[in-house]
Amino acid sequence: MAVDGGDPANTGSTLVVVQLEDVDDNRAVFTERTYQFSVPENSAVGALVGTVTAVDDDLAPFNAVYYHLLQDSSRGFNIDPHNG
Ligand SMILES: [Ca+2]
Ligand SMILES: [Ca+2]
Repeated sequence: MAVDGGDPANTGSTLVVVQLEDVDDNRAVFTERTYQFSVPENSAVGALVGTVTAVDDDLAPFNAVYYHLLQDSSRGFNIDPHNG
């Protein structure tokens, strides 16, 4: 609202639309602190061991999550980059 210096003062008002834009301020967080999977010793090569899930509270595109294994722990295992 705007007010002039008159007596009595005249006023005017207008509608202000504020549009919030998301910024990338959230990091991906796993839904579990620890995942534990068991693998039968006679499992076929390529058998699914388990699935992990992480979420990011931002809006797209800042909430995209990609998965990869650390090099030290990846021997013999693969992870789907999109599905965990
Ligand atoms: Ca994010
Ligand atoms: Ca955000």
